[in-house]
Amino acid sequence: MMVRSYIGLGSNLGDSEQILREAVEKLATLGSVQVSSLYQSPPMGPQDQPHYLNAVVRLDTMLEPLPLLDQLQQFEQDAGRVRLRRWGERTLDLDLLIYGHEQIQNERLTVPHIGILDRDFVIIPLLDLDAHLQLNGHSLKDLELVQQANLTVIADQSWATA
Ligand code: A4P
Ligand code: MG
Repeated sequence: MMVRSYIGLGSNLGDSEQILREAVEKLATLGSVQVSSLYQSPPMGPQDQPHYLNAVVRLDTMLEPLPLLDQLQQFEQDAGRVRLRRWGERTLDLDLLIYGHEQIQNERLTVPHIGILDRDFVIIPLLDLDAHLQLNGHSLKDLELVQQANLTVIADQSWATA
């Protein structure tokens, strides 16, 4: 069955824009994709790390959640990701934010992703893709965080396909 999922993309090491472009290409092998605008955001967590580039991809896919996570982790490895510290710098982070209407809680996967409602660099790009998106009964566009977002648009929604 085709399921609508949303994947969060982040990078703050290496040529982040190129790394995110390649990530979108890889995600496109898993189904059909739509891409948010591309944003720059100050680091959440340790402040002694570079700013991030962030975006969200909407992926309509036939993959089940765990096989999808396997693919995301493979793509992170392909990008040369090394795990340094919690909330620390990385070449590529791919988080499964939303998978249809499923609530998933197991050793490998918590969906919806735990941080969504606290992260402007997730909420704002989600709204690019679906202005009326709801999560646990919250309309994302009504969150206070939306008014206080501290993000800079780097490029519009054509950044990954141009
Ligand atoms: N896992 C559980 N649920 C999920 C899910 N929904 N999607 C498990 C993906 N993975 C999920 O992930 C650790 C484990 O989480 C995985 O093995 C998977 O089974 P990880 O990617 O190795 O760890 P992480 O991403 O380093 O986790 P951490 O440290 O909690 O980082 P976050 O929460 O991903 O945050 N600032 C800005 N401005 N922009 C950012 O993108 N990103 C982070 C990382 C910090 N600061 C940031 C940004
Ligand atoms: Mg992650």
